[in-house]
Amino acid sequence: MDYMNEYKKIADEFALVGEVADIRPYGEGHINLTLLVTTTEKRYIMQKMNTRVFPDSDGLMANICGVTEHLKARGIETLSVVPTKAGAPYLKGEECYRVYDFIENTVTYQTATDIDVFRNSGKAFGEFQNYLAEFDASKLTVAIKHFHDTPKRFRDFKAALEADAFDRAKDCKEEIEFILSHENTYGIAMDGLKDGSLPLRVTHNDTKLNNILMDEKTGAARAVIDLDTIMPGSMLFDFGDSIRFGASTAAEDEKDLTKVHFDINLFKAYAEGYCGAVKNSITKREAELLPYGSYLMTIECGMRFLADYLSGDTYFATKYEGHNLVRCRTQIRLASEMEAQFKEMGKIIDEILA
Ligand code: ADP
Ligand code: GN1
Ligand code: MG
Repeated sequence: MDYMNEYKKIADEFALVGEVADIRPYGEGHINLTLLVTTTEKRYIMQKMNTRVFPDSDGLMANICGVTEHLKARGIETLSVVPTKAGAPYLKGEECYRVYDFIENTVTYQTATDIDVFRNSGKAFGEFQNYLAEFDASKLTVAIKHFHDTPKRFRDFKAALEADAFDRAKDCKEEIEFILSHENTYGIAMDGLKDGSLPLRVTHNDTKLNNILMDEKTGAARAVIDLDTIMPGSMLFDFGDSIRFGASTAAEDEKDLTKVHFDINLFKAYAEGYCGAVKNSITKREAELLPYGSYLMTIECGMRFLADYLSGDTYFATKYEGHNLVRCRTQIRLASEMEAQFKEMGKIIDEILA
């Protein structure tokens, strides 16, 4: 596709410095179309917003503007929304677009190749949790209801299986069986939020390693990004989702499952960073459930990938047929290895918080 031709007119609607010189796809996000826009003066990220996933664009952008202003007021580096020439926070139309300043001299990782970088990301997500604790939750629109409600995700999965609209269930019997057979493990986090034994916090909810920008030279965390899913939730979601993605020895879409393992040393490094940052606010019950939260976010993501595969790949961006099934398989492999190591994980958390 000729991205320049396709998107230059859109980019010109924004208050950019310089003339648009190049537009190309960028990054590995599964939800928005992310474009790198280079002008004669500087670089920007422009995104075609996924309005099917996030239908309330006004509410979504109000959340992002509110949270980024809150962070900036505290001197914390974050996304900077570039307004349209008309002064709006995003371009509204049949398709919606937004622009951020490109945060230079940073990188995102698709796997935790460096244990110190992963520890740094844990510290940064923990600190991010602390900053969000000061944010007034009543100012937030819930962008996606039931986002980490695993029992609801399981019901959606079963509906997709029942429909089997693309006749694909026959290709993934083992995976379906794994998800169905673990039903009794899906409720603990939601039950805890409901009965008050787990505190409801403002959380990021999508804390994978490629949603944080790391300094390309020092490996320190620079900015937490992808703020679309900031909503009330549990600390288990943020801790768990990072472990799901980053404490694996392989990429989320590695086809060769013999390469995919849950790495307890990566778990320990992340936990050191994260728990070190939240040690003054984490409750005893949250700490106890961090290992379970890691497993839960992993199997939940697995059932979401599988449900999307069964439904014809309409939610997550895919690069080939079967991509979502490949992703589901890595999540199942990781979840089953985590299940077998709850005790060791618990011991690590206890030692860090002792
Ligand atoms: P998605 O919701 O589709 O995951 P993201 O907002 O996470 O989209 O953006 C996708 C990728 O683009 C990120 O993983 C990151 O590599 C890159 N990115 C996004 N925003 C910026 C930014 N402001 N500066 C530099 N890189 C960015
Ligand atoms: C999506 O937007 P992105 O690519 O950072 C998804 C997450 C999943 C993740 C799996 C809004 O994250 O929930 O865990 O893919 N985001 C949304 O990689 O559904
Ligand atoms: Mg992302």
